[in-house]
Amino acid sequence: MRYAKIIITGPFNSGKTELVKTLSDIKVVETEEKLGNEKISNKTNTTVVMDFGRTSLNDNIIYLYGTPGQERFDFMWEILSNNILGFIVMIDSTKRDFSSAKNILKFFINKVKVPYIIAANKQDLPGALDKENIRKLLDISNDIEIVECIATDSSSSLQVLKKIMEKISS
Ligand SMILES: Nc1nc2c(ncn2[C@@H]2O[C@H](COP(=O)(O)OP(=O)(O)O)[C@@H](O)[C@H]2O)c(=O)[nH]1
Ligand SMILES: [Mg+2]
Repeated sequence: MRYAKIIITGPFNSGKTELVKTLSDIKVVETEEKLGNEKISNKTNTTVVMDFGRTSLNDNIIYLYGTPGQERFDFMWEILSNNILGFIVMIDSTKRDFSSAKNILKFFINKVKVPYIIAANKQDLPGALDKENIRKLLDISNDIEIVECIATDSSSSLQVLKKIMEKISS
């Protein structure tokens, strides 16, 4: 049995907590606080420390850490990135402004030299961009893998997990 620590990061409201909850086979430890004036749509809470879940795949026990999305909690990105084997950057594909995603991506690429993928989430919603359009807006090269996903769906979430584990073990 091997152990792997993975981070799920990305902007506010992209679906990080949802992915951790969908994948975890233990009750997810969530640390949420009420939103201040950033409140958007029907979202009332935001992750302030981390989400913690656990799952297994093949012979690996995988610890899943969801980060806060807002940059005012970026000290937690630093702490959580310790000893990770890989990371997933979640993106809300219905958005058109990916500046926060770009900043987060830059932060983790500079911080840790480990495999990563982009998860183009919320593909079930109208107006979701496909991965090639997201690649253009993020302005990233073809060798960075983007996986389209629906974090509320377990088989779709499992595909994301399999992809990052593939990259880690290759
Ligand atoms: N339709 C749809 N909603 C999603 C999906 N993933 C997350 N959500 C919703 O988007 C909102 C933000 O998700 P959350 O996990 O809290 O985002 P976080 O801020 O990145 O942790 C919640 O209402 C989720 O239920 C998805 O794939 N499809
Ligand atoms: Mg969250």
